[in-house]
Amino acid sequence: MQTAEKILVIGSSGQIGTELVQNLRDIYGIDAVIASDVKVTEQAKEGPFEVIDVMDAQGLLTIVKRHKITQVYLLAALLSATAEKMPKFAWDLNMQGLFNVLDLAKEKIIRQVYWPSSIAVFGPNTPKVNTPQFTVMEPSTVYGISKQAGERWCEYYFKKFGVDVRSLRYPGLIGWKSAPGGGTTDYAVHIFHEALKSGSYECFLSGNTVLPMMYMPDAIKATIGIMQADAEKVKIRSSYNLSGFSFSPEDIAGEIRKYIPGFKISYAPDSRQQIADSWPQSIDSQEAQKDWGWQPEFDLAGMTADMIKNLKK
Ligand code: AKB
Repeated sequence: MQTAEKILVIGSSGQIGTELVQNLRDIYGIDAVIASDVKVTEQAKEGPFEVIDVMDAQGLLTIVKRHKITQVYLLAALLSATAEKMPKFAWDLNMQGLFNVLDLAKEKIIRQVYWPSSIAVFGPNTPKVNTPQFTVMEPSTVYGISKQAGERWCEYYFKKFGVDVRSLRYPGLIGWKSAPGGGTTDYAVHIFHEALKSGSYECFLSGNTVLPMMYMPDAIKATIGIMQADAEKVKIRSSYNLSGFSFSPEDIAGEIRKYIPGFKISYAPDSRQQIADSWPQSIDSQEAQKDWGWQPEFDLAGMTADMIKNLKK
């Protein structure tokens, strides 16, 4: 077991944080990983936990110093759909939170930062299929604008101040251990719960909306993988494209029917459709493969089988 690191996960009770904390604790030990969120959650029963508002730089500093934190994973953010409802708050949270953490690394109080970006950095003028790492971006959502700006700041802090910051552009993430909150890709999790509960699902995106997605074990593997990679291998310090697999609501409904033959899906696209239409359909992650060996394990069939098996339990 590695013990030198002391890790703080901010926004740890969300969809990614819940699983990331468990995985980090398996590697580094329970006491080496401090979970934190804006309020006390069930996670507080599982190991060290702190209440942190990432907007409060002084409060954050106090906790970082108290635990002698070496690495911060900053997961607190508003996602695409929620950010459209509260644009000013989303911008403030997504940007100020990042600055507060990057500044800790700039001041050499912590050694390493992980910050998630998203396929939302791309926009309607981006090539949609096999979207390259370097291409037209022009995001059209508040969330996407904050992620693109955040990427620029990460690279700036790396180049100007030597901050060891690492980042991935997550596609839609699917997992069974926790619920997603406020994203456009959330349907791909809800569909499983509804399929098992009621045998039907009304989807808020149209049936043929293809989006890039990833199963959570792959996302966690990539996240810990890039943080553990040798610094010189992490050549891109804005954020890496990350690919899993792509599907539409029709495709996933067909896959679910292999396990629940009578499953019915209907479509009632809402404002999230416009967000989805502005995003890529598939992602080229050559740079991540080349630089630090990214390789996903799950495809649509493997993810569906595993989701259904675990949710049935
Ligand atoms: C969202 O839908 O907002 C997120 C994302 C793709 O970043 N899941």
